[in-house]
Amino acid sequence: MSDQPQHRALLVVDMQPDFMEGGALATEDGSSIIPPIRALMLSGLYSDIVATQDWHPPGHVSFANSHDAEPFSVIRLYGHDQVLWPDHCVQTTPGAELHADLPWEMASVIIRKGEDPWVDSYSGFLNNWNSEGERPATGLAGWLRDRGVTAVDCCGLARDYCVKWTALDASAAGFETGFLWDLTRPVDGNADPDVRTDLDQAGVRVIPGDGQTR
Ligand code: VGL
Ligand code: ZN
Repeated sequence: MSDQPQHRALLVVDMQPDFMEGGALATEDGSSIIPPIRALMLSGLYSDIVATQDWHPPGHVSFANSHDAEPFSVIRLYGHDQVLWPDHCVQTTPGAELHADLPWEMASVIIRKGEDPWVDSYSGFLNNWNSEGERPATGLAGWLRDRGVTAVDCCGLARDYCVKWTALDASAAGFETGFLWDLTRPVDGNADPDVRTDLDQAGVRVIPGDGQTR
């Protein structure tokens, strides 16, 4: 709640070189949000800062190379659409590191996701669907509740995938959820209107990322 900043967490999603200019799965202008996110992490506005890190084993099921398919093609996987990505954020490679220009010492927890070779994971809260039709939880919702967090603000990469899914799951888990639009960048900017619609329908508040709105 806006009058209880001590119970609001900042979720910093996938700020990794592979999602930035020159990276394996680059967003538009991804590194441009580093300075404002850095400022927000250092601002003292948040009781807790959570980072997520996309962290795939080689040959991950979400990689086009694992299916002899073209990157960005879509298959059905366990009954749901799965975009096939270029190899990205492979565990221990430089592109998978948390970007060195952000103050990670401010984060209380780092959630690594996408480690299951057979299941993709966009959200910091829930994996994508597995072969059982379930979305296994990461434990983040309980971790936040244990700390009295009732509200979260989401920023990072990519706007149309991991930040959006994290925000939708946060809202579904009962957190008052903000989406710091200017502190996100998309893989596909053409999806922006659809992203807005999805967030609006889920009751996620889309707000500027400068921290001046409360
Ligand atoms: C992401 C696609 C695949 C993201 C991660 O961080 O948005 N997108 N893996
Ligand atoms: Zn990924």
